[in-house]
Amino acid sequence: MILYYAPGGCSLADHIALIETGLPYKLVKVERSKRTEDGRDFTMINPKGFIPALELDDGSVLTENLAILVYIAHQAGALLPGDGLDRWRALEATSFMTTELHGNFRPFFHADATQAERDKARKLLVKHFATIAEQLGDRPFLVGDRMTIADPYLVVMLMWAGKNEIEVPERLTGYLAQMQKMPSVARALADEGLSLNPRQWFTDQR
Ligand SMILES: N[C@@H](CCC(=O)N[C@@H](CS)C(=O)NCC(=O)O)C(=O)O
Repeated sequence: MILYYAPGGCSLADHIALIETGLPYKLVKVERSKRTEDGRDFTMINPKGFIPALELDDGSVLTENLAILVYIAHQAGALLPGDGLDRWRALEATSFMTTELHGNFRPFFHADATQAERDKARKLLVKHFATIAEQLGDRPFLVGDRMTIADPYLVVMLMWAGKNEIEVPERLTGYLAQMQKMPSVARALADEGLSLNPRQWFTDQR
């Protein structure tokens, strides 16, 4: 499998999931210009132009982060319980992150967003992170007692919050520090050339 990614982008969640599950994969970086690091036009690979995209071994390409994370979990038989309420809770949480959290970060990535748009998004992000902190409680992972696909996504959202100086509950700061100590998270960050402190990320990183 090939994961098309951008350093510090939402593809970091898939990168962590691939390492955590031990599935074999290769990384291909996509530049902001939408060219891959090996000089191809990325829009020929994902016409939507978004990372992540996952090229499967038969050459077909899967897009949309939620689908990619579920695919990785399915292939590995890990990171998503096969049944029971925790399966649906993990999907519920990941869906919430791809829409309400990720969606509200958009004004922070677009130079033409207005201050009013950023202020409104910040308010919603603060509210949504509070909901997640409540859900997490004092457990080590967001759903159940093991890492699920919701956790790598939450790591990315919390790093984006740090980069954009969005205040999150202390419980989530502690969670992120613990997650960053996990070998899969630490390795994915190192492979993408990212500091543990997202404020030190370069401006071309999400
Ligand atoms: N609907 C897509 C959105 C993915 C997305 O927003 N990717 C961002 C990076 S985190 C991207 O590729 N942005 C480039 C652009 O907007 O042109 C998904 O859920 O996978």
